[in-house]
Amino acid sequence: MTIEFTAWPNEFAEIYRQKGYWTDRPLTDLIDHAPKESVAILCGERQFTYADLCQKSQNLAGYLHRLGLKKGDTALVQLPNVAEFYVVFFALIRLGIVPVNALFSHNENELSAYVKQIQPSIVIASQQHKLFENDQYWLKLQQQDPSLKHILLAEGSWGASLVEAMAISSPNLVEHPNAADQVAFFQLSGGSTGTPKLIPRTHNDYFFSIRRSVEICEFSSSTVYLCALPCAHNFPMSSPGAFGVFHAGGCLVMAPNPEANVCFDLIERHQVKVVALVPPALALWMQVAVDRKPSLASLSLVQVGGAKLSESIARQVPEKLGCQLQQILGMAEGLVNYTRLDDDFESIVKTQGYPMCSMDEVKVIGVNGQQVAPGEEGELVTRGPYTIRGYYKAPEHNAKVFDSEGFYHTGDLVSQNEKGYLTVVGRDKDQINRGGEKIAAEEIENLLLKHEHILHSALVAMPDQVMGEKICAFVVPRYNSSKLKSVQLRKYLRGFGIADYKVPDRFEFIDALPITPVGKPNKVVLREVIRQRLQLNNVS
Ligand code: OOB
Repeated sequence: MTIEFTAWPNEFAEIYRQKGYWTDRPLTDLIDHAPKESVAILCGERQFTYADLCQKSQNLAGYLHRLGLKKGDTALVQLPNVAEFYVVFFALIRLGIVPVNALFSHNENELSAYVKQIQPSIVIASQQHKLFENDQYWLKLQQQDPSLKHILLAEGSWGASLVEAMAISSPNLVEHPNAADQVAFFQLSGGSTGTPKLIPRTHNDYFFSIRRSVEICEFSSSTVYLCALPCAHNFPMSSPGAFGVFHAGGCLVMAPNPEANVCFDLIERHQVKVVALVPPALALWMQVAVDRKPSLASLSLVQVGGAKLSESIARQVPEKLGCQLQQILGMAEGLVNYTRLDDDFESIVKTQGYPMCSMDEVKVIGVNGQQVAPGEEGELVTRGPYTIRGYYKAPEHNAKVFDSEGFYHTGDLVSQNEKGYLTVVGRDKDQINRGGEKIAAEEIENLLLKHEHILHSALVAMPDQVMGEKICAFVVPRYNSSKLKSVQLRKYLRGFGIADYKVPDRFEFIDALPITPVGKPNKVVLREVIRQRLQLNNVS
């Protein structure tokens, strides 16, 4: 059994193979051909060689096989930044089991939505997460989906032990990953609709994006890379990220989070050379570096992406951190743009780079759907050898964001200069980008509308010094507005078990929402309203 997805048309697939982009090899090749005795992962006080990584993922695959899991099954995985994340990934891939890797910040609401979509056979999680402290949520999940039979916990006092499952040798395991042109795993979409969308990534397309990223970023066996962002996110996973490190035979250092002092210690201790950050983390690092710059002596490259980096911060990177900056405009749907290591400084600080592959087709289109002139603003649309042609089981949404020629309409407003470099100037999708964490406005609006005292709601981004954007929820009360308070609404939303980063930072109570000519909430006006209110507050 294979997972259904929108495949690339044959004529494209043929070219991608001819060009050598698609090599028809499974993602397990990333680790299976590395020099066995080199150190692959440093995680706390633990060290994993490539031999360990291969062995443990084979052991775990054997265990899963004995449980009766098979090709075409799916898995829900939620692990913090630990080496086991990769062991689990490759174990599942060896058997053709297709995982969704939830972010560790995800909560009941998100996990349940994934379970509903993929109907997994197994959950692999960590007791460090409060949902898995005891078996209550697990029992609830099993009620939601009776086919869900197995759970493995990275550490824990209940459930089966992941560590033990990784330790039992499985000498006779027969590996049978999915065909390379089939779905290997699901990435998570930032989303702009009520339900989170899953992104089917094939071995072929993902492997290519990793290989090409490794070339561009010049990763090698001497690369030491710090994984400071959430390991399940596409950026630290594949741009070139952990998988790029594995492909190059380098060393991955796990950081529990991007906190500057924690990471500076790790950089110093392990002589880290490369790190990927989102802009708010970079800004905090630059503050701490004032006192701790010598800790960063080994660092040669800081990659920044996920949200817009201000030019003024970008300019200060070489001096404040003593290393080079690389900007990345990427997306879990595929397309990744990089500034190049030998680019001139102005391109590095002013743009988010250009596509990594010459067969990435990129267009900037105006409201009339026509391409705009260089330097003018428009929506970024793209198709190519590693950009998906459709979300998983989402025909209606796909009809909106993929056009008849298979171009993905990113909802990002950009300008492209004469040399092809892209600069992000805004967004035309109903999403808030809170320092790289994406929030689909509709998802939270729908929950607010379930409140008996709320008539209308609209979420918009409000400017924030540190995060770039934060969430402002405009609320029109149904009865007496004095009854509604921000504190209660936050509590109410948390009651749905949403991830913390989705809880609005601010609520604004108003009598009516401004409306567009077609009758939708006018978010342009709302963004301006909150911008002005914030300015007034600053003045007073
Ligand atoms: C990365 O992936 P996602 O899927 O979390 O988010 C993609 C969206 C883009 O469509 C864009 O709206 C925004 O995040 N974004 C940026 C940006 N990089 C991503 N906006 C402005 N400037 C940037 N440099 O965020 C992602 C995936 C792989 C590599 C890097 C980032």
